[in-house]
Amino acid sequence: TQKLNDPIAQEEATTSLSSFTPDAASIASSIKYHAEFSPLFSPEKFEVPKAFFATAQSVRDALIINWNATYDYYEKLNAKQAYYLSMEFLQGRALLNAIGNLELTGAYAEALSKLGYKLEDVAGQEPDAALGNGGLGRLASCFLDSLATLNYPAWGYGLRYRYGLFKQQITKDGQEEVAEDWLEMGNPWEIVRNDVSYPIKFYGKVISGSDGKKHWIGGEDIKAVAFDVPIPGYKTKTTINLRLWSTKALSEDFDLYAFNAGKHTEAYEALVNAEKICYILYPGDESMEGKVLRLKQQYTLCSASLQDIIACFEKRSGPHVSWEEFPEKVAVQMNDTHPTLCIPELLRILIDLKGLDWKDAWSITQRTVAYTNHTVLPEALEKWSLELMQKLLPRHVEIVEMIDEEHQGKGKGKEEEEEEEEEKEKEKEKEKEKEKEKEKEKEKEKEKEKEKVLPEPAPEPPKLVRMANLCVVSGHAVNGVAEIHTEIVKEEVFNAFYELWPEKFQNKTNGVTPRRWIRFCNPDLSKIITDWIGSEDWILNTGKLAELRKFADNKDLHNQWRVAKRSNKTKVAAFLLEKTGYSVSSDAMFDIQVKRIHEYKRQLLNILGIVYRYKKMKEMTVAERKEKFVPRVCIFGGKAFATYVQAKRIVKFITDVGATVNHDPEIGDLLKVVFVPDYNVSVAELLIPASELSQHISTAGMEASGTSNMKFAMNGCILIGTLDGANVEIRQEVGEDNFFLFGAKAHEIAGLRKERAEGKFVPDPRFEEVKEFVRSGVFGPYNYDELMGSLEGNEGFGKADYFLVGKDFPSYIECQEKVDEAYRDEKGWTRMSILNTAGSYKFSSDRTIQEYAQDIWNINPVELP
Ligand code: HBZ
Repeated sequence: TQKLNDPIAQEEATTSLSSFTPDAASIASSIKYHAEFSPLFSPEKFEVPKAFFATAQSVRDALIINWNATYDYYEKLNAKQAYYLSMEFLQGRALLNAIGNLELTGAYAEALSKLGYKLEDVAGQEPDAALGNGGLGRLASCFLDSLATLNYPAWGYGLRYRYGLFKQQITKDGQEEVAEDWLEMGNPWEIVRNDVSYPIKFYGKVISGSDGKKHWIGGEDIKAVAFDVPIPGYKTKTTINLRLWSTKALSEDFDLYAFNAGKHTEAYEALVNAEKICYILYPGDESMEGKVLRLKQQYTLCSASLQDIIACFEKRSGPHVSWEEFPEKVAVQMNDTHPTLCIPELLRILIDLKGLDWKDAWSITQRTVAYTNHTVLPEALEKWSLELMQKLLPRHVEIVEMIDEEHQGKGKGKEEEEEEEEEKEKEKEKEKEKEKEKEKEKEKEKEKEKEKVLPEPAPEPPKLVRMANLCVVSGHAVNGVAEIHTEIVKEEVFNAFYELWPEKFQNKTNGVTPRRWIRFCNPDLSKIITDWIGSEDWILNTGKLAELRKFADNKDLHNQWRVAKRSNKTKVAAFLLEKTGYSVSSDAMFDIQVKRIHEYKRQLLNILGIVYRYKKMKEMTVAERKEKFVPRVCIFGGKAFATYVQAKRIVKFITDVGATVNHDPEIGDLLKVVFVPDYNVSVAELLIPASELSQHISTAGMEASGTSNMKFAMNGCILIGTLDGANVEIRQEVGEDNFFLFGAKAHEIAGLRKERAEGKFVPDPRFEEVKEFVRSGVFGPYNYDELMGSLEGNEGFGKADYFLVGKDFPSYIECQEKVDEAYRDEKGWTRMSILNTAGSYKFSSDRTIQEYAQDIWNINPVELP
């Protein structure tokens, strides 16, 4: 604790605001100014949390200058702009990233040290902005970094959830979820824009006006207010905007009469109803929950963003707005189907509010929007109840019906279409009559039903709106996120559409930002890379990383490389001790699997492999054990969706195995199993640089891409994995010899499942042995019958080992034996590690963003003068 006793000169501080000079002295005075004048904490004490806030605010000042300049310049130039709509942005911490991008890290470290603080400690105070579940949200955040860095005119749009992804606690019962109040201390990065808000309507009805137009009236009205987060690019003035919407009641909605009459709940109702829309991020990563609140969230994002985009287009157009030009000025990217409603919303605004006819509005919409698919899991493809949507968004359902008709009419001649149109109108009338009759009949039936002894057969299943189909039909581009995934999208998931419009389908292999994921999270390795390549150019041009190949056998590089890895491992060892109480040796191999817990990601395969290893160790003498196995620290991390029972069992299982193995004196440092609680972006930044082996072992064909695989490879970690998602391309780039491959191939999976269902699968005896061992109770009293049982039998989804753990088990453990062997050869391993970093250049999100910009958005970089 340090008392701020030297007086702050207001003048000095304001000067540093307007002409921000990046030297330590002016930074220190700016920090002191904010510590003194920000009302967040007691003015008396300048403790670390306050130091973080004051530091962040001083950085924000610098960002705002560039952010305003960027906005003004874009407005002046009126270049085409891309808008990335996403329900999730998994930003993590911002401080080190911002000062890194501004090239002020040294100056800030010095300034803080003058004030008695270490930059590292101050940065550690920042809570993660966890407005996302996993890969999809983190990808959106990497994209923002690349967009700004490459000077692309682009904005992100999302929601400002009051509570982000839950905090995970690990107890004796496994995972427990705790609400994450990330805004508790305020958010120093955001700029509240009370001047930017839009009305959002729900429910109500559609009437035809005397003007021939449709009017959506009545219902519930709220407003969306903008919160802006400046996103700085690396070594550029460009600072783009992430606009997050928060919901509020309209000011006239506070029921003062009710309040005065003592009915407080009623008085607040409208306020609470509006605010709760942005209360919490839905925590499911590959599941679909058809709840009205989620649909309200999605519509809020789409409606507010489109109103904003359109307002900006109109403003930039000047007095003569030509809607035909809209697609030449605006590109809207939908991050998965979550923002699908922006399609009918754009059509609604163009037709109902701007007076365009269907044909023009449809053509404009199609040329404006594009869709990225992130999953092939059928349960994750969004389908909304038509009934629910009809109630909440009646006008949008009419528009969706028109889109469907438009699509059904594809390929027909004009006359034919017109005739059909007439026919359809007549049909519709008839249908309506029939519906009415049916309703009456149903009412009668219902009455009769009450008198019956036996119930009637179940009613027909509800009609569902297939959001992905809506996206494919309405957009001009559809992309998958890795080559193999795009192939599956074309050949299986959307094959009928692919046959119809092959030109719409594209691949855009994911990428990650090399700033956050090497330069800032792994400064030691970055320095080595820079020294050997001879410049820092690789941070902007990752192609340069390939130059490391020349030195793959250089002894000096090997030594430096190992020292850096070792130092990162030591930091992780300290972190693990603090978080879990387990002490691990930094000499052991660090073997890591961190990602959302999912059956298809097969954490179960990993832990069963560990159990098998443990069992074998126990059967051997000390000497045999040491001869056969290299010491390993097996680290797991990841969150399970709160109601995903099987995923939670897996978490519990891993922690139980750890509790047994880690306390077994016979085993010692030869094997440790640690589950890191509350895996998030910041934990990833610590773990990935320390990792030596990382596991990406999904059932082939099920992981769309994966992006942590790229981060690990960049940080000189060797992957063990299946031919799935981006693994396929990573292996191609780093070389087959530098990747541990195992398991069934994507094209074999359907056949294998069928075999299984027909009872033809003969399990490997080692697989039977390991399950038996688990069931014997070595890992405590928890009943593992259900978990092990899911890997057996031959009936239905979720059982009968749908994810083929048993099938891949033998090739997995054999591959792990090769890993041990390879790790013993220090030189060989270091070489592989270097070649992974060298071969990872393709996986920069800069490359991905350039492809989106050229092939989908048709936008060009704009450099600020
Ligand atoms: O998107 C992930 C994929 O599983 C991963 O393979 C890919 O690399 C990554 C980026 O393309 N998908 C997700 O992370 N999905 C979600 O988080 C999600 C969130 C809400 C939903 C559905 C999915 O309703």
